[in-house]
Amino acid sequence: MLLAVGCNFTPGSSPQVPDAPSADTRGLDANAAVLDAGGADAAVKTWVVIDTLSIVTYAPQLTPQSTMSAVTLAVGTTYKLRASGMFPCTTTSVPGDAEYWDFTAQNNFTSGIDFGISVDDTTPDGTKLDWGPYSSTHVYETPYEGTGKRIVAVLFDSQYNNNTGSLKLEVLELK
Ligand SMILES: [Ca+2]
Ligand SMILES: [Ca+2]
Repeated sequence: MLLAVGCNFTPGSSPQVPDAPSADTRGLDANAAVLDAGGADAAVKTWVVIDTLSIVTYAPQLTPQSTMSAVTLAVGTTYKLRASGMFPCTTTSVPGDAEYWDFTAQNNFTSGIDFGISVDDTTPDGTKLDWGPYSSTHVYETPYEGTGKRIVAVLFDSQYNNNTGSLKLEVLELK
């Protein structure tokens, strides 16, 4: 009986060689099936910038200048916020970014204030949105759940009149 099973292969030809491309084809088919399972919509969705805010770093006193998004962020939708850029943040032009200042020391706080871009909290203090660990690219991203409102962003700092320039805050939506 074992011999009869073996006779399914054409005697005299080498069954391994013709079989090899067939196995490869099945592999490709399997991959295609996985991609199809994601659905056409899922496959083409990408994060698209839907709004760009300029965060002014200077203020004459201790009240930061605020910036509001043009777009309203829908409840039930998870957006992505991307903060980027650098600016001189001290009288000696030590640089800061969206979360840290002095890139050698990588200071997260200044005088008890969580330095950096705050979203939906305009009163500088020790708590705000967390942009994560220090990045040498000075680009930070975090998910954001829409609240049915526009977002408001400010810079948290302990002194504003020694700042110059702005930071960029982008709102991204998966579509
Ligand atoms: Ca400052
Ligand atoms: Ca910080």
